[in-house]
Amino acid sequence: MNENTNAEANLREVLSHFIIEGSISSVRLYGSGHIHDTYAVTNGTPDSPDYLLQRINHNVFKNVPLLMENIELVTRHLRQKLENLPGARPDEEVLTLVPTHAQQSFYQDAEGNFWRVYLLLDGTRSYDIVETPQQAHEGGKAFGKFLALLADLDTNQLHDSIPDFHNVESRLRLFEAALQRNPKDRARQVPQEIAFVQQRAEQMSTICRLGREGRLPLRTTHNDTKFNNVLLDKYDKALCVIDLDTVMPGYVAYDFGDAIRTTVNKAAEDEKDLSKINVDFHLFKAFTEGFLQETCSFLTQEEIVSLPLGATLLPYIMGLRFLTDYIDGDHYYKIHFPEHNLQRARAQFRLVEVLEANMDLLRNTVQETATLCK
Ligand code: NDG
Repeated sequence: MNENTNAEANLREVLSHFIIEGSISSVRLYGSGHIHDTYAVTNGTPDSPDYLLQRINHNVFKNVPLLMENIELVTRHLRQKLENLPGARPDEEVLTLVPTHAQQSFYQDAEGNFWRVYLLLDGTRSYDIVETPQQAHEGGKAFGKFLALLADLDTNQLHDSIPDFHNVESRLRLFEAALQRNPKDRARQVPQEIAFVQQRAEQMSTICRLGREGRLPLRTTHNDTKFNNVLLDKYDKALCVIDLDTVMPGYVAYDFGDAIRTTVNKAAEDEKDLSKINVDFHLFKAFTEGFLQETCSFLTQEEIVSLPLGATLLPYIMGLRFLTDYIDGDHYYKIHFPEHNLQRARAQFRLVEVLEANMDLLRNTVQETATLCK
C-alpha cells in the first residue's frame, strides 16, 4: 500500500464509526482552512449524500466535547427558528451533524484525535475573494440573519470554546510574552510591525473597554465571519453560515469587522504585494446594507457606532495573531512557506491602514444605512 492509500484507509476506518448512507467512493483533502484537516467524502451510491469529514485541531480547541456541545446547541436553535419561518429551508440553511453509531456528535480515535462529520451541502460554493456587490450584500444578510436568529439564545448556555478569542488586551499580552520569549530570534526582523502593534494598542482596546463598562451587550456571535464561511447557492444567494467552532458570547462589531476584513479587500489574506491591498467601498456599502437589514431592528445605537471600529479592530487582531505566531515559531496556523505568518501579518496591517485612512467614509456609510432601515 502506498502512503495515500494508507491514509485513505485510515479515513475510511474513521468514517465507519459514523452513520453514513450508501458507499463511499472517495475521500479527498478539501478547502482552505488554517486550523482543522478537512476532507470531502464522495458517495458512490446514487441519491445518497456526500459528507465533510474533519479532524478537529485539539491544540486550538482544548475541550472538544464542550466545543461540540456548543455546535449541537447552536444548530438545534437555528433549525427550530427556521422551521417556524415561512419559506425557510432548514436542511440547507443550517449545518447538519452526522452522529456516530454511539449517537455522539464526534468520534475519538485510539490516538486521541477527534473527528466529526457534516452533511455536505450540494451545489453550494464559497468565495475567498468577493467579486460583486451582490455577493457582498448576500454575505451581509447571511451573517446578519445568523445574529438575528441567535439573538434569543441565552449566552450563558454557551461555553467559551477559545477563551478571550477576540479580547485584544489578552492578545496583546500574549504578543508581549512571545516577544520576551523570542524563541527563534525573529523579533529583531520585525521592528516596524512591532511598532505598528504598540502604537495602536490603546485605541484598539476601545471595544473591550466599552464592553467592560456595560455599554456594548454580549450576544451570541459567530467570531469567525470570514466571507468564505458563507455558502452561496448557484444564483449567488446566501444559503448557510458554516464553521461554527467559535460561536460564543461576543460583540456584534467582531462579526461585522471580520466579515468586512475579508469582503472589501480584493487581494488575498496573505497578499505579498501590499500595493494590491485596497478597500472596495461598493462592497463595503453592499455588505453593510445586507447586514443592517437583518440586524438594525435590535442593535443599539452604541453597537451601530461600534461597527466601523470593528472593521479596523479585526484585521488588527488577525495581524497581531499572525505576527505572534511568527515570532513564536509557527505553532498555531498551518503555514505553506517559512515566512507565511509574517506575510499574512503585513497584509492585515496594510488593510488596517487603508481602513483607518477612510474611517469617516466607513462611519457615514454605516450611520446612513442604519438611519434608512430604522
Ligand atoms: C482561522 C482562525 C480565525 C482567523 C482565520 C484567519 C481560529 C479558531 O483563521 O480566527 O480569522 O484566516 O483561530 N480560527 O479561521
